[in-house]
Amino acid sequence: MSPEFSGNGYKKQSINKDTWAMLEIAHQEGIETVWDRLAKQQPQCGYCSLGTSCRICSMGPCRVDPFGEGPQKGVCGADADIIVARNLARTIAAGAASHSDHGRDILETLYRVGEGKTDVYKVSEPAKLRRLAAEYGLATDGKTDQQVAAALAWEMMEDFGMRRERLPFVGRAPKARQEIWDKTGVTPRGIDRENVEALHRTHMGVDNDWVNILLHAVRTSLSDGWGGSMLATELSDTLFGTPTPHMSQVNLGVLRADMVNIILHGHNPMLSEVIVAASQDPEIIQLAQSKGAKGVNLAGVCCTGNEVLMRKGIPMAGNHLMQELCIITGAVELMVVDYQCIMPAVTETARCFHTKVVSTFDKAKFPGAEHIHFDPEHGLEIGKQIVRMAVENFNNRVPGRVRIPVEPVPLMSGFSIEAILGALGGTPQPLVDAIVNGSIRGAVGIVGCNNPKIKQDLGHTELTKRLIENDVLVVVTGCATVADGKAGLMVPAAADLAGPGLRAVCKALGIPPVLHLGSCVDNTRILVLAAALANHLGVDISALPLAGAAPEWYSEKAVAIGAYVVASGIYTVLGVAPPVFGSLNVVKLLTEGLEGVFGATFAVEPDPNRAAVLIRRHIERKRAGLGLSALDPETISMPEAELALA
Ligand code: XCC
Ligand code: SF4
Repeated sequence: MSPEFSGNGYKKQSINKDTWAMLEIAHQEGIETVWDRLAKQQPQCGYCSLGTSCRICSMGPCRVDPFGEGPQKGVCGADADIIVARNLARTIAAGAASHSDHGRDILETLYRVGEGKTDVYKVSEPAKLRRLAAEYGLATDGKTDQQVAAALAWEMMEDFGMRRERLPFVGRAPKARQEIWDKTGVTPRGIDRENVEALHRTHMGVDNDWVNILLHAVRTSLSDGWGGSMLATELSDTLFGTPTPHMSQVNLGVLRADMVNIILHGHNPMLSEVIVAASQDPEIIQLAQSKGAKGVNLAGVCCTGNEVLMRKGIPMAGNHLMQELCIITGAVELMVVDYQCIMPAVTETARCFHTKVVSTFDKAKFPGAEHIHFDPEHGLEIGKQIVRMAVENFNNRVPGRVRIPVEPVPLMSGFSIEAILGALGGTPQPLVDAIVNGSIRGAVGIVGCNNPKIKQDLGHTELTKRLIENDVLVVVTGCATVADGKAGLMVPAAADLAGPGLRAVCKALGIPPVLHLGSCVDNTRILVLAAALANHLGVDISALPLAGAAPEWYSEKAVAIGAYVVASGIYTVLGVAPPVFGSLNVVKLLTEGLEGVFGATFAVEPDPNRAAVLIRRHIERKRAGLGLSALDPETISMPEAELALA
C-alpha cells in the first residue's frame, strides 16, 4: 500500500485502517459511498425519526407533532401511540419475515435432499437430523437419512402453516418462560401466520390498541427467534455441518493480489457452500492458473460470510459498511450475492471497476447485476458456472488499480453450542461454576450491524473491551464479528485483555474472551445456550446474568432479534435509537413496562462505555438475585458521554 493512501482524513467515519484507505481512494476517484449518501440525506425527517409519520393508507400520509403544536391525529384518528406501535410492529414483521423466509429456503433444500433431487446437497450431520426428528415426534428407527430428511422437512413445513397451536422449538425454552408466553398470549403458532397477522392488524382500522399491537409484534418476533431463525440454524448445521473451533482471518487484507477473488455477500449459505466446493475443483484451479492466477480466493461479507467462516473457515473481507469498499480494492473479480443487506449501490461501485456482480435468487434482483437463477437441484453446476465467470474476468483486472491496504488479522470462529459444550467436557457445569464463583460475572451477546450514523465498529469494539476487562464473557454474531475480529479480540491471546477471572478461564480452555457464534439467524444459538443454562440451574432465562447489545444496528431484522431476545427474558441495549420516541407511552413500555411482563427491557445508549456500565449493573443485579457474590450496582460509576460518534 503506497503512503498516499494513509486515509488519515477519514478517522471520523471508522476506526479501521482499511476503511480509511478505501474512503480516501473513493474520494480521489469520485466514487460515492454510503457515507456520502448519508450526508446528502441531511437533515433526515424528524417525524420519521420519531416514528410519528404514517403512510399506511391513502387518506395520508399523516404525521403527528410530538411537541403538541401541530396535529395530534392522523386523518383516520390514529394518535402517536397507534402510529408508533404500528410502525414498530411492521418493522418487526419485516425483520422476522426475512429471517424466516431464509429458513424456508433451507427447509426446501432439506426436502429436496429427502426427495433425492439435488446434485450436491446431503445430510452432513445424521445425528443432528435424527435429534431434530425426535424433537418433532418422528420415528427414525430403520429409516435412511434420506427418508428421515423427507419426513422432517415435511413436518417442519407445518411450522409455517396454521395447524399448530405452538411452534415445536418453543418447547426448548424453560417451562417458566413458556408459561409467561402462554399467559401473555404471545406463544407463536405459525411462522407465516404471525407475520401475516401482523400486517393485517396494522392495516388501517384493525388493531387500534397500541399495547395489543405490540404484544402481537412480540409474538411475531418469537416466531422468528424460536421458529424461522432457529430452523435456519439447525438445518444449515444438518446440511453443511455443525461448526467447530478453527482459525481464520479478517479485513480487506484477506483479498489476494495473485489470485482470483470472489466476494460472497448476503445471508443464505446454500449458494456459498457450493461456491466453496466449486472453487476447489481441480479443473477450475487449472483454468485460473492458465489465466496467470494462483487459484481462486473466497472472502465473505455480512452474514453469508459468517456462515462460511463458521463452517468452512473462509476469511471475512468485512462487515456491512465494507461491501462497497471491498470493490474499491480493484482486486475483486466477482461479487456473488444472495439476499438481505446488499446495498443496491454495489452495482454502481462495480461499474467503476472490472468487478462483476452476480445475483442468484429470483426474489433479489439488482439492476446492473448479471442474474443467474439459483436452483438447488443443480447447485454445484451453478456454483461452478459462477466461479468460472470470475476466473474468466481475472484478465480484465487493472493491476495498477489493485490496492489491498492492510495485512489480515487472525480470528477464531466456529463456536456452535455443541462445540462450546464439547470444550467444557459435555456439560454447561464448568461455565456455571465459573459464573457461580464469580470468575466470570456473566455473558453478553453483542450482535448486529454497522450503521454509518455511528463511527464504524467503535460501538462494537469499545463495548466488548469494557465487558471483557470486567470479566464478562462476550459472544458475537453478524457484523459485530468482523468489528471485534479486526480489533484482535477474537484470538486466544486476547485473553490478556480480559479481567483476571475471565482470562484464567479462557487460558485454561484455549479460547478467546469473545466467541463467534455465527450469522444473525445464529442468534438462536444464544437462545439455546441461555435455555440450557437456565434449565441446568432450574431457573428462568430472566434470572441469569445475561444481556444483549446491538451497538450499531441498522436493519429491520435487528429489531426483530431485539424483540425476541427481550421477550425471552434478556435485557438488551441498543446503540441506535429506534423510531419510537414520538410516543412516550411506547417508550415507557419498552424501557420499563416490559420488565413486569417478560422480566427484561430495552435500553438505548449510543455511548458504548456507558452501555457497558448499564450492562454490568444489570449483571450484578441478576447475580444478587441468584444469591451469588455481587457488586453493589451503584458502585459501578457511569462515565460522561464522550465518545465522538460520527
Ligand atoms: Fe446485515 Fe446479517 Fe446487520 Fe450485518 S448484522 S448488517 S442484518 S449482515 Ni445481521
Ligand atoms: Fe393517516 Fe391513518 Fe392512513 Fe396512517 S392509516 S396514513 S394515520 S389516515
